[in-house]
Amino acid sequence: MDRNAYSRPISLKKVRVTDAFWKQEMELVRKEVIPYQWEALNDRIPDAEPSFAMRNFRTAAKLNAAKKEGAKPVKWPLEFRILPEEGKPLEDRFYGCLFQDSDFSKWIEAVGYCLTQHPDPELERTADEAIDYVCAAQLENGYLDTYYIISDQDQIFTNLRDNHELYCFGHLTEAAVAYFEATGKDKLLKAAERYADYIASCIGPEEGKKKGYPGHEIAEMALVRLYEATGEEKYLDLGRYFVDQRGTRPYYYDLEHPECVEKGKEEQQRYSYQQAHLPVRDQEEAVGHAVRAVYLYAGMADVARLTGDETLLTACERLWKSITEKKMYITGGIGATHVGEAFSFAYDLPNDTAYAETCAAIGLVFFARRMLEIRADSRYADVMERALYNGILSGMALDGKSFFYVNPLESVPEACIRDERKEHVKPVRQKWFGCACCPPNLARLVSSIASYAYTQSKDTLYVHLYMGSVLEQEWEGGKADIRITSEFPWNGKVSLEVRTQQEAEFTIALRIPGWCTSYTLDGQPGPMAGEQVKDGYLYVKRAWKDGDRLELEFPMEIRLLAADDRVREDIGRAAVSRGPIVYCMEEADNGKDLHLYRLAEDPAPVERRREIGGMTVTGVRTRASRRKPQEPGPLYREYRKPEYEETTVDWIPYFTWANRGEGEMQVFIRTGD
Ligand code: FUB
Ligand code: ZN
Repeated sequence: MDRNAYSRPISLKKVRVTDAFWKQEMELVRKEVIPYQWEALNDRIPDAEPSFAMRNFRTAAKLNAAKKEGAKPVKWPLEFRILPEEGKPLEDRFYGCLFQDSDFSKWIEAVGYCLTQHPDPELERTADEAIDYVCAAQLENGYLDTYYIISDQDQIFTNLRDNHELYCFGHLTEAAVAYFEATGKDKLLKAAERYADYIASCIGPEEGKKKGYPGHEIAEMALVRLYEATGEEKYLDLGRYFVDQRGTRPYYYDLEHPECVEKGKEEQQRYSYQQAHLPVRDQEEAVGHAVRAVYLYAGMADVARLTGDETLLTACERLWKSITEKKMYITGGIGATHVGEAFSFAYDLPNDTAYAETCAAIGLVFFARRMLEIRADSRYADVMERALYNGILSGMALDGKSFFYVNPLESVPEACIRDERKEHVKPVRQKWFGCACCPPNLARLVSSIASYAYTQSKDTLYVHLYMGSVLEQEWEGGKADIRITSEFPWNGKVSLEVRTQQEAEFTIALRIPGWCTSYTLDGQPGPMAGEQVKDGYLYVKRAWKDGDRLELEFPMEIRLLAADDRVREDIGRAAVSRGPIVYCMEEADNGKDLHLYRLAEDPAPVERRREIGGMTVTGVRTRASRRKPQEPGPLYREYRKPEYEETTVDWIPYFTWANRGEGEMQVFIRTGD
């Protein structure tokens, strides 16, 4: 590992996103998602399942105060999801999913990012007040999880496998760092530190401490972030401990709850759902719950970067390949089965029963960016871009008002309602979810998008994603603003202009997207390999003067893509893509029974500028044929070569599907091969 080559995300305070596409998404988050979410956190959305998140913090604070006055705490049973009894008034107990606190954390994290781009004193005041409630719930010893504070404090850290305390801690910590970095206010950061210190006093390698680790990973990344924000090595040590301890024998979870050990299960598979079946360095294949997995791998990459641990990095690379070469949908979605919201076996990527949770694709982006920090290799950025523009953005409606948790690649509304195997697939986006993990996760990602687009090392600015922005950069050799304009994802033209008062020497490393076979730099064909190009990045080193420009063009051609033959579901099928966008066909354009279409031998794809849900997009039209209606007859009959009639199919960007009412959708089309 060449530690000199590491790069880090640029501070969101030093970048202004001006991009037409991303600005629109960010504005949706700022104007629609964040206010809506705040109402949801406070149970003020009529007809939506209450979140109870803020109520739980207030209840915990009230009980803390009462305890100080000598009140005896009431104990409540620890159930996964606690809903009020119908017709009865709410009690002073915890309500919602046991990880409901994390709803608040994701919200405040998104608020922090938003404030860096758009100062808003009123929003900041609301956030500060929310933080006051949260901090009032914290126990004197630093513990801060309302589920246990309210329900039964004697049970704290007794079920690390299932009960999400360290998950909620991770989200709280990520939020605290983000809010501190955005506003300079450290109240929540101090609370997170106190909580981290309490965790470290209970869990760790020292004699007498629990030898546990999170059942739902995220604390690993969060502790690294806390270490980087505070400079306190003890947080990195705890994060590294969680990574190193995971999957070691005897299994901590066996010791934690011997009565729950799944006896019949092969030892090597036990805890694969939590990626704790083996020590992380011995894990060959991405398995188990997909969100947990990618959060872990992202944390492993963080620890590898900071400790220079090659064995950990090798494991990350292996797991990266396992996902992206064998277990990822063309949309960047991951998690092929709803059973355990998990990865399936290699090449098992069904389209209509896919889980592809929005959060899992988001976690893949976390993992990708961390791998890029260690080594700029366009393989990582290509996947990051694929997930962002497809399997993640599909999670939110174009008006920012409804969301998908599951992102299938094929959908027939009737099947979603009548076929239990597809119950998880919704034909239209939902307003909110009782378990609201995806919408707020999307909000925090979109509002921090610039930290995925750019990373910086001592002497190099890496441009991983193209988007209009103004970056204020400082180099050893001076200061410079870099203005980037781009029309991604619809047009591959990009220009960069350097504004500087004195000559500044540094390198700009530009990703050459994997989807283009050529490009131009200042009007000339740019190199695809050679001295200037390494691992898919073009390195332009100059002593930059004020007004220096680079003009790039990455041609966005319409491409027909096929999956590896081992993906049984996609055999004899093709998908349409253009630049970073994957397309789908919808009933709204092509009528019902999309399965009757077959791509023409000469599909002759053409672009079509069009409006979907208020967004102007580049659509595609291809030539196709449609099976002619059969004569009425028995279900099974003598085979006869079917007749087809020539027609065309209209394709829209996958992320824009289900914005025009309920209807069929399909990403892959039959080719007749
Ligand atoms: O368990 C917390 C979150 O809820 C997971 O990350 C999601 O997959 C959902 O199950
Ligand atoms: Zn989710």
